[in-house]
Amino acid sequence: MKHCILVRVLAALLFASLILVAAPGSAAAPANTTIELKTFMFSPTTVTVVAGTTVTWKNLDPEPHTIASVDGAFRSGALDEGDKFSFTFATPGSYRYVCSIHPQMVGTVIVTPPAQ
Ligand SMILES: [Cu+2]
Repeated sequence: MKHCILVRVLAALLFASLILVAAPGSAAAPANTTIELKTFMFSPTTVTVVAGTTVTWKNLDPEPHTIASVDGAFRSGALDEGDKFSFTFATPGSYRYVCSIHPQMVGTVIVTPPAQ
């Protein structure tokens, strides 16, 4: 039964994304971005995205890491090797984050207003 719900959610998301892609004047639609965690660093360390972008972090280290916003806007659980965490940035601003296990690991997501 869980699979049925998952398939329905995925179908709904796919349908919604098709509508967004088909909408006229959507040239400024955000491109989603991936940040890799490797050798105890976020790569790239700083990314600049347009509001509405979903940022996905992927841990490539054989060590657990977390993604923890300094101001509490988002926080992942421990990500093992190969695990991912995603957050959609709806509000423009500058979001600093750390790995709460290794606080020397720091990164920034800069979110700009959507283009008109
Ligand atoms: Cu870490």
